Amino acid sequence: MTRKALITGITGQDGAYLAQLLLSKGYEVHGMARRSSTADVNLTRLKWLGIEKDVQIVDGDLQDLSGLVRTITTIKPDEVYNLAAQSFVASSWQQPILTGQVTALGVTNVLEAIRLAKPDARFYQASSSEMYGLVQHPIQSEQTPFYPRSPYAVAKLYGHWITVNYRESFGIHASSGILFNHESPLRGIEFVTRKVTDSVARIKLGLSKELRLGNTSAKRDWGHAKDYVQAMWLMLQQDKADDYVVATGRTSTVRTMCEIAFEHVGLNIDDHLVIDEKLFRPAEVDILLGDPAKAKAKLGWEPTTSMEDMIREMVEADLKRLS
Ligand code: NDP
Ligand code: GDR
Repeated sequence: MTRKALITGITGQDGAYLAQLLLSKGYEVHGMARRSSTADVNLTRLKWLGIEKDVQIVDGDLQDLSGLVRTITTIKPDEVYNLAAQSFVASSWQQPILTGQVTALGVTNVLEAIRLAKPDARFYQASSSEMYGLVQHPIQSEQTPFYPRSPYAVAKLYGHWITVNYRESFGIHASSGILFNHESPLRGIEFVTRKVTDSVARIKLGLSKELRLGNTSAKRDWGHAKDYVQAMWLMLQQDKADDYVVATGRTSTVRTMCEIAFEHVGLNIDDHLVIDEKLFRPAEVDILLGDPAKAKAKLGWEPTTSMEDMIREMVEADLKRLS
């Protein structure tokens, strides 16, 4: 029997790579997406991967429980991956209530729809390393206490615990992946890696002169999105649902990541980088460094791409896109 998957957030970076992975495994892939006035549904990333005709798109919003129930009743998915979110940390101070409604309560909507319409479906929740915030341990594992530092992170923490709660209360096969930052050429332009690789490509091509950034001392554990969607799928193949940290176990500053991008095209970072106080956040997550030991031992998962190779791949993709 063909397995069926429903992905919320299929138009995002992870949604596109996960759809590609599931199609390669023979799944029937359904994706929930919002319509907009400019494009019925934004299929840009799915087109980039050449899979836009292979997935079945259903109109929907995470805030609309009735639509979710109808979708799950109709499709009867074996696996549901909840990737939809207001996912940009910086915007979450500007839109804290929307962030709570989508990124936090939206998770309960999906879980309720599963509970009502397909209680044996397996569920994946896209939790985040941002939940560690003001970190309590130098290297963060599944045991590290959380201390969220933005409305986004607070909302993700709610999503994380409601997932654990539905597993414990109703026996739903609900797993939560605590994923550290992961990037790719499909990354949204507002996130720092893509902002950097796009700007470096523009500067190299003579289309721009400077790169404006906020806090370049912040440290992140950056991996490749293609590797991270593998971990999502592996979690739902386990007999028992559980929570897993997915990370590379290496951390670098934003500045180091930028240097790699500039060096790749033979430019000097200090000729172009401008620090802009307006881009600093009201509360920062200074350092993230994940311990993926559990995911390695129980899922057999390993990251395959170094941060350096990933940044170079992203610069090359932006050079190609712009020229
Ligand atoms: P993106 O921002 O690229 O994608 C977010 C997706 O959510 C888009 O498809 C977007 O649709 C959709 N969405 C937003 N609001 C709604 C809504 N109200 N109803 C339905 N869909 C909505 O994020 P990523 O792919 O990078 O991340 C996927 C998930 O993983 C997110 O939940 C994110 O918070 C989480 N995460 C990401 C990490 C990362 O480093 N990438 C790390 C840890 C967690 P549209 O295209 O219409 O805007
Ligand atoms: P993050 O990613 O907040 O970690 O959330 P982002 O790339 O936005 O920021 C990383 C770090 O870079 C610093 N920074 C800047 N960031 C942006 N976006 N733009 C700038 O100009 C800039 N200058 C410095 C930030 O202050 C921060 O310290 C991402 C998202 O994908 C979340 O959804 C996900 O949960 C986490 O990763 C894990």
